[in-house]
Amino acid sequence: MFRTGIEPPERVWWKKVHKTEKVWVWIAFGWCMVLFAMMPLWHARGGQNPSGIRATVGADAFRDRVNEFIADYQVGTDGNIPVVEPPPGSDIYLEAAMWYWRPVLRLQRGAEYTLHLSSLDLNHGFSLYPLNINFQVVPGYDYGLRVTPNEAGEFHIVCNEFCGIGHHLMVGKVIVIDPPAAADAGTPSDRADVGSDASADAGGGR
Ligand SMILES: [Cu+2]
Repeated sequence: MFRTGIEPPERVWWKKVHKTEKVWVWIAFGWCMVLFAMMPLWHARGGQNPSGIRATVGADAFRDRVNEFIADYQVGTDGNIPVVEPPPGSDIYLEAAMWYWRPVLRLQRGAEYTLHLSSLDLNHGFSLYPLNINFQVVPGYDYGLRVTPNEAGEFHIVCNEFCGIGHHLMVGKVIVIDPPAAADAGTPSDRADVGSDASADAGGGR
């Protein structure tokens, strides 16, 4: 029968629910319970929880701290973004904002750092390409992640949280260099190979 939108269809909600539909409702409910249980289980057993500290911080305070960090350890610039090389073991700072990551970090392979992440404006996502590392960067919070780069090379930080018209341009950089001792250990010809097939020779970091 033809019906228009103003004419309500015949209502059937008082009719008995079909058995198969009930089965599906229970399957869906059971699956919800499984996922619900996974949250606490994964929190305790997943080994994927942030390894560091967490605190609140205002955008201005964080920006001041980043500027101080840059003033202390800047070694150059990349485009208009400062490049910093902090000493191993130090606290390092990375600021996310529309639409950049600041500064460029130059880190030593094998050294531990406490990486402080915060956003000055809205939610951004820290994704270290091409590694499978992903972290939400939320304004108002300072996340201190303990990180130890285990591979030398250039890595790009991609924003994986849509943050507006310039989102796709929001690319930062982390440069991981071999520790000076390892670089000095080889002969000059060995050193020329670092980064190609000789990475195992340079300490077997992988
Ligand atoms: Cu972003």
